[in-house]
Amino acid sequence: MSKSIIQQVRGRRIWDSRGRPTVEAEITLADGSVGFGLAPAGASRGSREAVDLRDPGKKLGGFDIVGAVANVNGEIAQALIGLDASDQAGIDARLIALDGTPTKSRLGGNATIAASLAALHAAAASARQPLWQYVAQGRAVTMPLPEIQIFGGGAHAGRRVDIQDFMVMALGAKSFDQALEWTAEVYLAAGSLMKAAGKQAGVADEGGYWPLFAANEEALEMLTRAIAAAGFTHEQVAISLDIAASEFGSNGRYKLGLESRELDTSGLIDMLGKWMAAYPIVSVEDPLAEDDEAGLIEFTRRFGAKVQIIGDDYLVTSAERVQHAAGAGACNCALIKLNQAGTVTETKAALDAAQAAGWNTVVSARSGETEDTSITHLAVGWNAGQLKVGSFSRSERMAKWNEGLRIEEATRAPFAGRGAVFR
Ligand code: 2PG
Ligand code: MG
Repeated sequence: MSKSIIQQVRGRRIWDSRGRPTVEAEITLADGSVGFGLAPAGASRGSREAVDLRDPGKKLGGFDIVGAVANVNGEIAQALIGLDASDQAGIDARLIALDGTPTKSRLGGNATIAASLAALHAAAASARQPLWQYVAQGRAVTMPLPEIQIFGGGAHAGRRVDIQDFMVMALGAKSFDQALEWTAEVYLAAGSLMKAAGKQAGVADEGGYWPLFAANEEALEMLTRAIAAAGFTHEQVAISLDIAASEFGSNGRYKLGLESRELDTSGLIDMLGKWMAAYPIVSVEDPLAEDDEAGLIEFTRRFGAKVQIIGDDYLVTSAERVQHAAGAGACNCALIKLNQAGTVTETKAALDAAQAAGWNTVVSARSGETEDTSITHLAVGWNAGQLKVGSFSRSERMAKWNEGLRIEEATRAPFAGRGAVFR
């Protein structure tokens, strides 16, 4: 019997960075190798994502996952025991068929991604390779450019500001290590400026400052000042935004709650256009809602040559949707989230589809995270070019950045830097 045959699959309830229950799967192979898969959870979710299965009822705020864990221990375990963990595509095909729904709504995308990821880790352990190396399959790798949040907003900060993520990218850094150091300087400078202005109220879900701004644009002014105060030019450190527009708009109407005003699609595009002219913005995610494809096409037509336009809620880590969007001319970069797809194989297929279309790719964490560092390994091993993890505080975020330092040291791989965004 092959040493990487799955012998045991266990599911258990663990707790995420918001103190909510989430699913962990543990897979043991014939040779004793063990792999863990921990499901993250989003707050601003695309409607076509793999379903995050929660128990009915009000226990734990309606977030309990006893059912999803039972699916891992029951049907999923039965289906996977005896399969070869080194055949990730085979394992994932089995999970997809077993679930039988387009969005993994029967078994839960949280159950399937935990199992799929646990199998991948077990297979890497059996091959005695770190995960980045196992998935790289002998190809040369690059260290991803980090995209790091400074202010949180939207669904991650009680909607205190409408825009969800105000981030920086250390485009001019020469290494992953230096990119983190530069970002730490900006994070520190932003904290001091915020404190002095009386605008800081702790940190949001992803570790960025919870801001007390009176208008969304104030965050951009403050962030631009923080970059300067930390001593960086805009060539060195630039701004990246996740508008997460599906959270405040649909049917072509966008409600900026903080500013008590409503915009239509072209009003929102014009507002973002003005911001891009006034501030050093190099990347914009979900500038329009997931149902506003015409708006996304128009935004890409007007700004796609100058800035990176990332699709998250609109693309939901689906190869099919990426191919469709590339054909339609909507976005030029895909956000890649394991639990949006629900299996490792489908996640990789979405990344491959984006790269085949000539797009950039960003492997991303969720706002609800765990100590798991798989995404750092996948961003390196899959040569994604960019990595989005949240901010520069809270250990569920720092674990992922710190893992990147270890991988950079081990691989001495070149840093993707500016080239990951502008090619
Ligand atoms: C996003 C993510 C991470 P969530 O929108 O890109 O910032 O948020 O996990 O809540 O979907
Ligand atoms: Mg997003």
